[in-house]
Order: sequence, then C-alpha cells, then structure tokens
Amino acid sequence: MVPSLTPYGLTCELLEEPLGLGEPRPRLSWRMASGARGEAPAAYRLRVAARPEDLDDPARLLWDTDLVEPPETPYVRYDGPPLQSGARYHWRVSLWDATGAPAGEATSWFETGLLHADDWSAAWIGPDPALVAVADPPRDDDRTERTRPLAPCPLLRRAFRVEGAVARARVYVTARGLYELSVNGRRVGDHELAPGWTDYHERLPYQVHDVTELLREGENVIGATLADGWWSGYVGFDARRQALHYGTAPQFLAQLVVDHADGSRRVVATDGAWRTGQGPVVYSDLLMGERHDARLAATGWDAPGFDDRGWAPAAVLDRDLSALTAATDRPVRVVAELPAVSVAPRGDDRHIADLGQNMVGRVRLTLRGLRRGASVRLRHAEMLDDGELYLDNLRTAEATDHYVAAGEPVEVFEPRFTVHGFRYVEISGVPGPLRAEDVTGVVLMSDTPAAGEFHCSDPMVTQLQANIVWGQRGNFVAVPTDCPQRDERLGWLADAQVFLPTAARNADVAAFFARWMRDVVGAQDADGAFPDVAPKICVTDEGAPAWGDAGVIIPWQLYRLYGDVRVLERSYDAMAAWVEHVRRHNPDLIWRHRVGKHYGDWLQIGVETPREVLATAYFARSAQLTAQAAAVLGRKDDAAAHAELHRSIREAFVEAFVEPDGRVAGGTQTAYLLALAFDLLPGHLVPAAAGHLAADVEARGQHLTTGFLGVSLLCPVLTEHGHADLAYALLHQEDFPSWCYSIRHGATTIWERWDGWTEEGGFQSANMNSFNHYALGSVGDWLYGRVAGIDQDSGSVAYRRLLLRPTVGGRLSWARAHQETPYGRVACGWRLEDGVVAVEVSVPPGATAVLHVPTSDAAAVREGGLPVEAAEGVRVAGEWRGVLAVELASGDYAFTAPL
Ligand code: RAM
Repeated sequence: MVPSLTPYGLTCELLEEPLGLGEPRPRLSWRMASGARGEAPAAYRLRVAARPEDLDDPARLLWDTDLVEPPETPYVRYDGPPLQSGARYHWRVSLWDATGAPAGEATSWFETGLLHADDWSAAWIGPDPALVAVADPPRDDDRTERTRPLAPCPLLRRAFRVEGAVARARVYVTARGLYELSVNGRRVGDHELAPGWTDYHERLPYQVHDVTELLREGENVIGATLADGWWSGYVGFDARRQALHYGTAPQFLAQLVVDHADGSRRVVATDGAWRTGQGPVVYSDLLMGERHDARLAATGWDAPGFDDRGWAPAAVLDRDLSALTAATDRPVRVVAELPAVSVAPRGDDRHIADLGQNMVGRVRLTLRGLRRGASVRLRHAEMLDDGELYLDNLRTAEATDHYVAAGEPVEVFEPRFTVHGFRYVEISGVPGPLRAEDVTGVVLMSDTPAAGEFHCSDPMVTQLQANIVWGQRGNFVAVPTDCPQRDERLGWLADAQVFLPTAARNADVAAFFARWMRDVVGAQDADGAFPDVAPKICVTDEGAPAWGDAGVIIPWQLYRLYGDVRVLERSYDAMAAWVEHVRRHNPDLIWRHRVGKHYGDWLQIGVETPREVLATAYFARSAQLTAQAAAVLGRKDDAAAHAELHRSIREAFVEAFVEPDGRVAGGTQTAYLLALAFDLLPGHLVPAAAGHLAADVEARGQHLTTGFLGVSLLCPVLTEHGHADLAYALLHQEDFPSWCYSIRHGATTIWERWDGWTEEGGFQSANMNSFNHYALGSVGDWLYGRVAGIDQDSGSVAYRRLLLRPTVGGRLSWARAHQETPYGRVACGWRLEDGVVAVEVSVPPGATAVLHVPTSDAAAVREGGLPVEAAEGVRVAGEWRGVLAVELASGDYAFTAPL
C-alpha cells in the first residue's frame, strides 16, 4: 500500500466542529500526515454543503474552491454565500499529493449561532431581587471578615409542550453568573463554570447545545441552576463580592429552538412564564466554596410532573443583549479524575485525604450511613504543615465546602459552582473510617486539547515537565490565571506572556489565548495603556513594563506559533497605541515614566535588576514586534516607523546602560538576558555580554537569580550563546534556588516563588505564597525547543520551516518530544549510547526542516544506515562546531552519529 497524504485534525475558527459559530467568514484549517518522504500537498480543494451527502453533488455545493495551490498560512477563509443563522454546514478538504495525484480527504462540520440581533427573543430573568434571601457567610476559623453574605443558588424552570416529531432542537444559553442546564431531568452538555469569564461589560459568550434527543412528545421541562461565579461572587483580592465589578445576583438567558419534522418551529425563551424556586445549594462561590443541604433537594424539579405552584414567577430583569457574543473558545470541562492516594484519620470524625497531586477542581465524596442533618465539612490546601492543612496562603479564600446529609444509605457530594486549588482535603463530620476510594479529585480545565509531550531519561526533569503541565492545567480555567487557590486567580498579563510558548507546546491554546486577547485589547485605556490583568478588575493601574507589553507580545506569539493573522489584525491598533503610549511619556526613550506598578523582574532572588533597564528593554521589544506585525499586515509606513523607533530605543539603551566591555547596568542575569534575547547589543559586544552572564551563573555556584521575566530567557539564551552546559547545570541544580529544589521537597506543581518553602525558613510569607503558579515553569519551552530540539526558523510561521536542534547534554542519556503543529505532527529526539547518538525526527507534509545532528565526525553520520548524501529527502547544508546541518523534506528520519 502506498502511504498517502491525508488531512486530519480539521478545525473551523481554531475549534473542532464548533456549535454556535459567530464569524461570518470562518477560517478552515487541517493538518496533514503521510508515510512518504518528501510529501507536500500540490493542491487542495474545499467543498461546503448543507448536508453531508450534498458534498458529492456538484449541483448542491454551497461553496467549492476547486483545485487551488496550498495556502500560505494554514487557514483558508470561507468565501461562499453568507452563512445562515443557526445552520449546520458540512465541509470537506481533498488533497493532491506531490506527484499531482489525488490523495486523502476528510470531512467535518460547523454550525452557526444566532447571527442576527432579531434572532433573539429571550430576556434576562432571575428571582425577584427583592425576595432573595441570604445565607450566613462562611466564617471558618474566623480567619476573615466578610462584608457581604452569600445567596442561595436559584432554580429556574419552564414547562412546555412538544406536539409532533422533533427534527432538531438547539438551546442557546448563557448567564450573568454561572449556570447548569437540564432538560427533562437530564443535564445538558458537559460544560463546567459556563459561560466562563470574560469582560462581561463588553462580551458575554453564549453556548449552544444540541438537545434533540432530550425532548419528547407532550410535556417537557427545561431547568437551570444559577450561581454567582465571576459575575456576582467573590473574585480577586478585594475580599468583597463582585457587585462592584459586574452585578449583584446571577441572571439567566436561554432560547430553545425546536424545529419539527413538518417544518414548523417552536421557540421557548426566557421570559416571565418561567418559575423560580430554591434548591439544595445554599450558596456557592468560586473563592469561598459551596454549601449543599441535601434535605432541601427539590426532587424532580427539572422534569415534567413537578408541582411548581409553590414557586414564584421569575422576574424579567432586562432585555439588554448587546454584550452577547458567540463563544470562540473551548469550555471548561472535567479533564481528569484523581483517586485519593491515602486517607489518614485525625481524631474522631476528621480525616485528611491526599490526592497525590496539587490540582484544581473539586472533590467528589461518597458518604455512607450519615444521619439526616449530619454536616460534613471539606477544607482544601496545597500543603501540609506539621501534618495539618496549611491554609494561610489562601488569604481570604475560604475554599471550604459543606454538605448536609439527607439521611440516605449512600450519598455523593460534589460541588458544582466552585473550584479549589489543592492536594489535600480535610474532611470533618464523618465518623468511622473513610475509604480512599470514596474521595476523588475532579480536575477542571479549559479543554485545550493536548498537543505535545516531552520525555527524557532523568526522573527529576520528567517531574519538572509534569509540574509544568499541572501548573498549566490548574491555571487555564476560563482565563490564564496566576494562581488557582488564594483570593486572586486573576489573568495577569506578564505571567501569560512568559508562559505562552511553553503552554503552546503542551496544548492547543490558540483559541484560548485569542479569546482572552480580546479582553486584553478591550481593557486598554484611552491613553493606550494595556492593563496588568484581564479581565480588568481589582488592579486598575496602567500596565507595568512586561505586563502591559504582553498586549503586544501575545498576538505576535500567536501569529508565530499558529499562523493566526486575524489575532494580529484585531490587536494591531492596540499594539501600536501601547507603544505610542510609552513613547509619548518617555521622549528620551528610556522608560521611566508611566510604569504602573513596575514589578521589575518579579520575585527575582537575591538581586535587583534595575527597573529602567528592564522597562527599556521591553519597550524596544514591543516596538520591534509592532514593526514586524505591521509588515505582516502590509502596513508599510507603520512598519518603517516602528522599526526606526526600535533602532532609536536600542541606541538609547546602549548609551544609557551598556559599557564598552559589554557589561549591562545592574550586572544581573536578567539584565544580560534581556539585552541578549531582545537583540539590544551591538554585534561585537554580544560574546562579551554572554560571557558576563555565564560568569555570573558560575560565580553563584551555578545558581540562577532570575524572576518571572528573566527565567523565561535563561536556558534559551545560555544555549544560544554556547553555554548549553550551564543551562543544563541550572536544569539539574538541586540546591536552592532551582526548579529541582522544589521537586526535592515534594512539589507536584511549579511554585510561585523559588523560596516558597525552604529548609532554613520553612514557608515564605503567607501573604503571597502560591504553590501553583506557572510563571517559573516557562523553562518548558526550552525543554521542547533545545533539549529535545523542536523549534522553527526565526522567519518561519506555524512551524513551517522547522529548526531541529537536539542538544545532548547534562545528565541526560536521551530526550524526545513530539508536538502537533498547524501542519501536522513534529517529533524530535535523541539517545546517546556507547558514544553514538541516535536522532529521530518527523517533519509533517507541507513543512521542511533544518536539523542539526550533533557529531564529532560529520563524515560518519548515517540516515537509515546510509551515508547522508545517499539518503532520500536529505541534503547536507553545512558543518560546524560539532554539528552536521542537514535540510530535510517532510517525513520520518533516523540518524546515527558518533559523538
Ligand atoms: C502577583 C500575581 C502575579 C504577578 C503579580 C505582579 O500578585 O500572583 O503572578 O504577575 O503579582
């Protein structure tokens, strides 16, 4: 069988089979696989039709590109007739291989949302605000004072009749707050914490579910439970509810559209005919936790036959739908379950369960034989202190759930509208033994599909990679947050920009970040300042250097990594306005003014990188990237102006901060890293500056001093400038401060601070001590990029021109990684055995690669047993310093080389 070129991984607007698409001209994309070397698509064809069977009937096609040359970026914009509202479209991509012969094809679909304002008839509804009762706030241990009480989670229901066969039914639904939807007693969909968190003033996404199978003839019931969530709950570190930010109580909006087989349509929308009552959730809050009283269960409330005469009519609150938008991102879902690894008794009715992993989500607890009214309390912590929960670092977040039993033989409690960051859970109120299998950690995350894996021979580095992945899991929940446990959980911009390259290795985060970028752009102020956090709450200053700059860096990163030009188009004006904001207030181009909170190289250790050095370096970087973005978008004058500005900032930087011997002011690792990574030095000073950097690392006994910003550049810059040995030394360093120090002390996630816990000092100040903060995990990009070796050429986009540079070194005897890129799967790895290094790589169809084979004897390098000159798809490009560089066409290759 001839292995053929095959498309797979079809997406529309960065999502697989999106239901509820809002883009009028969505972008279609596919990845490619092939077993043959040198495969590249000669042409493709796209067809779009209303029904799958119509794809084969030329007369019924809505759009047909016919045979066209492969696109420059991996996206093709739909250019057929205008898309209808609430309609499903089927599409097929067909490929022709390098010889021009027809190759594989694949089919997918997308479905539009409600595209026009007059498609909506729903109104915002909720319990009558005057009648909402409030529960006592949680005051566990009296650790904090609450200024506002928490309200019960209301239930809403609407009974309606279905007459005749249903062909298709969709529900379009969202909430100000959080909602869980059901139809006829069955939960609809698997979204958690819907509709997620956006700047609700500007954008509130609605979700779409196919409920055709849930309806039946006769009476039907649609029901919803609401919770405060980010809308009206406690968010951030103000220790007050969100009333000041968004609203005071949750509200609901839904529209069920039922299409009958006979062509008739029935719409059931939220209005005054809905009824509202109270259920078992006494309150639920993201930071405080949830209280569930099973005695209050309104059994059968969301199914036909329930007597809702005791319920009140829902209040119609308003009809403002201006913020409604189609969802452009994947929802939060349950992505994993962790059974407890141990449950240890602590006194009469108290236990501490260990999930073995610092995680984010909630606990599912099975309870047996509790008497009616018995109360169980769950408290959550990331760490233990002397065998008991370490709670102080949660600050005012209570992170405490309560369950009041109904008295059934077996009851299962799992909170629904709260989320905690924890490894340990203390369960009080359960007399007698509690079994480990009765305690399960339920992991929630924005469902960004896994994209890559990194593996190597060293268990500590393997654990580091696991800690990075778990940091990503725990903090990619609706928005990229700094931390998941304390009263903060905000979308801090610098954390996001340093970690994005790593995140994009592990998962497909294109849609996740593109969506969040809209809140970053939306939060820009009239002067052009980006914020420190998005959605913008709690922290209202102008963005600090490196924080605000994320508004420029992230769109560029998304373009480079995914080829997403649209995110550049939509962010460009904001990027340029930010650069202009900094320039306007700093005419001498040294960024001293309008620096917001200026966090410097946040949480650097034992040193102080001069703030002006850091700020000015970022200013230069933003000007440079804005110039590049302008060039991509064809804005020639803008490109030239920003390139000129970049040159001038660079000159000012050198003038102000660089000595003739290559020393950079402050002399810290981060000062050198910024100057080198952001290309701020005249060429002749680069080796000297790199030498000063290396000398500092050596002088400190091979220890780092970098904070959030410097750390992302540390190993990459050392490696780039000939000090891979030092980068490996830092990777393997187990003394304080280092990544492995935390691992040696049991870390299963990346800590916020190098000194979160130390042998000498124990816990750092509880004021700011998260054990799940991804920023210092930005080294993950280097693990994939240089240790295993997957990178792209500096001018390449979407990994089309791969640069594969496996770096043999450190304690490793092998390392390998693979990664889904927009063109397909890339892999690169090496293994050293008896002085011979084996290098295996995969290059997807449509991409090419330059591979640096590490070797001491270029002439002895073999591919598939053949001299490289004889190997198919391989061309020798050059030879230097222990490397044989070869150019590769797509395909799988296996090299061996003496080292
Ligand atoms: C902390 C956050 C975040 C950081 C800012 C400066 O409160 O945790 O990680 O970006 O401060």
